[in-house]
Amino acid sequence: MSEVIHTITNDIATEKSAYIYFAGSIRAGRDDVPTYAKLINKLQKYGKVLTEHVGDYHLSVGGQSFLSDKFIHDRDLYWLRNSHVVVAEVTTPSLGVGYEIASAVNWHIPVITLYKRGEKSVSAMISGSEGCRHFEYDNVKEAYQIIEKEMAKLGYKENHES
Ligand code: 6IA
Repeated sequence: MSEVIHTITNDIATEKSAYIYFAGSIRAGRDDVPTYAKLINKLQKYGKVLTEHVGDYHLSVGGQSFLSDKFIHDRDLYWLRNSHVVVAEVTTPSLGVGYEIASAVNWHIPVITLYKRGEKSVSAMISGSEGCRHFEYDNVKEAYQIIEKEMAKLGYKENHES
C-alpha cells in the first residue's frame, strides 16, 4: 500500500491542473458506463481524472477483483481526499457513490452531481444537500454544458488541446 501511495503522491505532485474525482456506479450496476466514459472524456480537458477506470467498459462488476476491497476503499478515499472537485453521475443509485459524496461534502470538497432526468427521482440526501451542486440533464450535451458552467465557476478552464 505504501508503495502505491508513494506513486500516487508523485503523480499528484507533478500535475498542475485540477484533480477531479469522478464517481459512478460499479457494483450497483454498469448500465450508465457509456455516459460515464463521455463525461470523463469531457472532464479530462480540465485536469487529471483520478478515477478513469469508472468509465472503463472492461471494468465489470467483477472488475479489479485482484485488488482487495480494503485496498480499493483506502486508495479511493486517498484520491478523493486529494481531489479539488468531485463530479458524481448519480442516475444509478450506488452505495459507494453516496459514501464518496458524503465524504467529499464533509471534507468541504466541491461536489457536482448529475442525474439523467427520468421517471424516478434522485435521493433527497443528494438533491437536498447544501454541499452538492445538483443538476438534472436530458442528454450528454446538456451535461457538458453544466460541467462547463460549474467548472468555470470553480475557476477551472477547459484546455482545448487535450
Ligand atoms: O457501490 P459501488 O461499487 O457502485 O461504488 C462505486 C464507487 O466506489 C465508484 O465511484 C468508485 O470510485 C468506488 N469503487 C467501488 N468499487 C471500486 C473498484 N472495484 N475499483 C475502483 N473504485 C471502486 C470494485 C471491484 C470489485 C467489484 C471487486
